[in-house]
Amino acid sequence: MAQMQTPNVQMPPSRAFTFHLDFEGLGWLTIDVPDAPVNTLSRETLAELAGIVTALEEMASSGELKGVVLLSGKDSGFIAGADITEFDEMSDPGVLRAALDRAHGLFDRIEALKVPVVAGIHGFCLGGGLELALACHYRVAVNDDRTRLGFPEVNLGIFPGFGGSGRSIRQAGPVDAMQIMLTGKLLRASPARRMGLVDKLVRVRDTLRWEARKAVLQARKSSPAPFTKRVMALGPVRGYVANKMRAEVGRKAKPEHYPAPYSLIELFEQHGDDWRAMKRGEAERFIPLMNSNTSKNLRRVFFLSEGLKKQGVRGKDKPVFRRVHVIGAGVMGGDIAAWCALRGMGVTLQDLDMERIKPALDRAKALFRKRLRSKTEIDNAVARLEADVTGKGLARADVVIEAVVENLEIKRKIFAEAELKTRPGAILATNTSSIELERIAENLTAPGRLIGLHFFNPVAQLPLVEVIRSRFNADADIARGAAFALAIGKSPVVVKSAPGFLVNRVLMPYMLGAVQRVEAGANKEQIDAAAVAFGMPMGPIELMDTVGLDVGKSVAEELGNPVAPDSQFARLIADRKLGRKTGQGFYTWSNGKAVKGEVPPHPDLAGLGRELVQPLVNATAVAVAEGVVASDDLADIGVIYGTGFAPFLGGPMQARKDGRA
Ligand code: 3H9
Repeated sequence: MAQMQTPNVQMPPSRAFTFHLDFEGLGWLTIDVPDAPVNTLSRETLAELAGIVTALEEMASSGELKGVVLLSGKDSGFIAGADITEFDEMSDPGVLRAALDRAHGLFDRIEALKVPVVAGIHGFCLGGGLELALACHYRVAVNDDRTRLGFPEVNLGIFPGFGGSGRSIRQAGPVDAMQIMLTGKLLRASPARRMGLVDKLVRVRDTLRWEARKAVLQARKSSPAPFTKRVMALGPVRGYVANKMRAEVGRKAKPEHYPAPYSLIELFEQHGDDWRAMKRGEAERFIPLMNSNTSKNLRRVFFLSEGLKKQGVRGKDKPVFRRVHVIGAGVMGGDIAAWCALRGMGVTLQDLDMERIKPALDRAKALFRKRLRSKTEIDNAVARLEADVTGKGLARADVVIEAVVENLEIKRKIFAEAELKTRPGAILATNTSSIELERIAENLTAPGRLIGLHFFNPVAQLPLVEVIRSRFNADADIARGAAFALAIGKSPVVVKSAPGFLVNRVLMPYMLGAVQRVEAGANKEQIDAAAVAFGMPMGPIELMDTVGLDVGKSVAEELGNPVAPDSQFARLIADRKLGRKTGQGFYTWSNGKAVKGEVPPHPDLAGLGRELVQPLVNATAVAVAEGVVASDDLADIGVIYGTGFAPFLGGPMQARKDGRA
């Protein structure tokens, strides 16, 4: 640690920042917001920073200060953005405008400091945190697995509001900067450097200070994006680029549901060739977005999903999961095993013979190649996943997951054996989607050991795991199940053992209602388009084809809605036209896509969509009333994660409260 000087200028008191001036005249400014796991820029923190910047200005003028290095004192990273918990208080446009102006003024003053200011970045550097880093003159980042830079604001229904729209365009050029702002995609250090958001990489955090010191002493200054990049925002090219961006965004989000990306593109279209004008124009467009229902609901979804992370077991009793044993190498079992191995667990995958296990191992390899970066990482993941025909992994496992055919007797047999062979503390879990948990558990010596862990297909893409609670389970059993789901990076929602659990129970009446309409003569393309116009990610008929008509039928039966034998639905199943997997269902499928005809005009497509989702919304309300899930909040986040239900509406219960569904 460098020797410290006492600055002649008095630093104002601060809770979040510490400042040291070293003998070389370097000012080391560290942000470490107290009592918080991550640094965020609250109004208090920004006010403290403003006071510190005043002192820095004086020290720079007197020649006492040669430069500043801004670092984070938290292991979690640099800064995770503006403090989202304060956003509700900013619903008054006047209050928000003043807050934005203050932050802009402050960041401009940092940029105008007469001495070099260098940001040293490790871990998360997001939203307002990246905007602050971009106001520094030079950025050094740790090139390790944990560093992530980006603008996740669109996920909250807004875009960067602390000058980041302009400054990111200045540094990365219009196309790259708009791309990361429009998608919310987070970058690792190396691509961030290639893009121009970061200037220098170091390999480990320990060398960050050294490199930042060098950057200050050499007065390094980041260069703006070269002309070859900036040209994409000049003259008529900009309009063309903006239209392409609109088309790209339009594939995923409609302006009436998610206005933020469209508003950002308009801002770019107006000022994309002048980063200062872009920055100045930000607030006017930002304020209505922050106050939109979309943003309020997306913020709610953010906090609900944060709430899910608090489930499980914390503190000294926090279980450690190292080994998972999966029984059943079909699509679900194989994919669960692959996912657990991807997330670092040692996994044994059991089935009757190698022939049954081999396809799962092949799929796992494809997943590892897609998700992991280096050959070593891929090889390690492959090595972590072991075929296990004899079931030797059972005795060593921390978690046993059964995912065999939906046959009560087979499942009972598996768990009777598992109960004897596993360690007493190991979790026993079934991935059943249709058999009451109590019936599988009732013959066990300790039936409370069995929980449900209901994954969704495709496992690698869907974040939800329903943690199913039977009447035998104690809170601790369920907390451990939730802890395991979190340990493999999934979002657990605790659900009572009841037919269809939560997701299938609410989806089925919606999908079957749509099928009935089609059978009664409605146009399937129009039905699907209506659901999408309402805000669903996919229409119900296309979804039925994707899930598989045979699967849909068995879930429908389980929920007491047998498919009429003379229906088109039953005929398709009889003809083995099971949907996407057979190339034909309600739709013909080609290259994994439903071949769709023209959508006949309808005077109120979104209104029709609202009618279509009504059974889903009603079923969710009944599920809450019957205690299948503990609260409206859990129902909302469960249904959003499990069905893709319109996040901008905040979930079915919220939409119902707001009179929007
Ligand atoms: C922004 O910057 C807008 C500006 O342009 C303009 C504004 C006017 N605020 O998730 P974790 C809390 S918008 C408040 O468990 P992880 C989180 O709720 C912001 N709180 O850790 C949790 O609290 P608790 C753009 C925040 O390692 C705790 O920190 N930034 C914020 O799994 C630990 O979090 C974002 O959208 C925040 N910004 O994941 C990033 N961030 O312990 C949002 C975190 O009470 N944050 N908390 O439950 C994230 O995505 C994740 O938290 C992160 C870490 C990836 C950083």
